[in-house]
Amino acid sequence: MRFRLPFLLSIVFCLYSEVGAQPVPIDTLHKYGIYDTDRLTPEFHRSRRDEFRSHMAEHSAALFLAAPEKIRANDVYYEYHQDPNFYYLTGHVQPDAALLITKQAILVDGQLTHEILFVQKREPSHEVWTGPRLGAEGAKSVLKFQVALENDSLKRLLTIILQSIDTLYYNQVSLRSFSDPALDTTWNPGKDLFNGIKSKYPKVELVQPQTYLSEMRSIKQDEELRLMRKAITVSNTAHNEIIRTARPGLYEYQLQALGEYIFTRNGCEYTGYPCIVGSGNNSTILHYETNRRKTEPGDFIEMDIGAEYHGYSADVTRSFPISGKFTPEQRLIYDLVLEAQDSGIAEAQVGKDFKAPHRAAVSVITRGLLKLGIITKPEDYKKYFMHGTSHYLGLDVHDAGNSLKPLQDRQVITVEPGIYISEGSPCDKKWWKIGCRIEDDILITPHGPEILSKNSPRKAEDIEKLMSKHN
Ligand SMILES: [Mn+2]
Repeated sequence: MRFRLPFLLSIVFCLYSEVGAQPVPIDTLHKYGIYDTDRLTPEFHRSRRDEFRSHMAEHSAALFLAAPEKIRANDVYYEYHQDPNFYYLTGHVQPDAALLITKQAILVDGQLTHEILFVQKREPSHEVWTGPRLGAEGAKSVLKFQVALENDSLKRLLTIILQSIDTLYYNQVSLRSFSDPALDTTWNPGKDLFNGIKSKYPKVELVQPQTYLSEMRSIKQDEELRLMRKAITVSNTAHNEIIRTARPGLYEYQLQALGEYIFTRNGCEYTGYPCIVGSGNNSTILHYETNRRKTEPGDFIEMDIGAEYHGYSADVTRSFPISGKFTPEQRLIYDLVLEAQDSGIAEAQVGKDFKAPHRAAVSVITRGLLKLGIITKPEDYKKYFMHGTSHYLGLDVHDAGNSLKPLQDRQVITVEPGIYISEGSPCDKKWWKIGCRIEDDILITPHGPEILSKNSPRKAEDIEKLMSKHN
């Protein structure tokens, strides 16, 4: 017979209301090495967990894992970056952690709850190298979890819970694992855990949490939009400064360096994705990340760089002539991409199909390429515009969201058409080595599209004007 957990949501609600929305004292934050005071609030993360739980089936639980640490070489790790789903639901930015949400309240160590955060144990011998761990106490005082435990309790709790649920929400494709060697490896979350649950608890249905979580993440709350506006504004500042100081003879990485300096100088922790600064023929490589070439007079530059602030990424692209003046061919291509982008942005409306901006951009680019004689058949536009026009933007640069549903208020998407004519393309060689993308970040609102990245010039003449202001 299946044991049912008590249904005690009303009691849990009382426990919650005790917590309130008091800010975490600065001294507490400093104790754990946290200095930013504009982070997402514990209440935000709790509201996201509540929202997710409201969608969970009766007698179910959900398990989310922190991102693993990744080795770069030998004993050097890549800079740690939390898994966006885990961060969205917890605010926790350290590895070797797990979040367990239960639909029905459970009693854990004398406390009724329906969510538990499992975190690394505090360990002075580790912390002397890498700084304070949050530990269970920090998870309570900083992230305001009612119940937080050290991660070696996960197996015990999960074993009990798996005996009393019908459904476990768990990201099955994830092969993530804890890196903490102190943990019981036979229950290492990741592939082994998934296989272990399937064989030991065949009646528990394993369900992907991603579909609903994606839709949640695509609708931005005010706290998220505040952080996104910051990441995007800083990215605009970086673009403007690079465009203003660019001149032939600079290396692609020097343009990148200036952008990354401005990101960091303005408090952004990361780039949202590796910087793309392609000059000459490199401008036609969609995700060019090498950035080693020395620019030459007459080069066209395609620059796709975006900052990340408290987890939220910008995604902005500008294209410009390194010499400060468009050649006639560069100008014709640029104006065509801009017209396509304007048509795409106009379609970024509540209720419109997610692909509406793409269809508008394709229509303009196809017509333009035919007119310029670059293609002779409409379907050949794909030779020069080979990617989609929009993606969601948020914690991931290519963010979670359901592109099969119409656009909704509070979603942020990019609109980024491009034309890429590489050397050797089947057209007049005067068009070669022009790769041009213009990308802006658009907030969908009931009043129409808001261009969040409007602080960098989009019109060719405004770019030339900015470039005439050399240092
Ligand atoms: Mn993009």
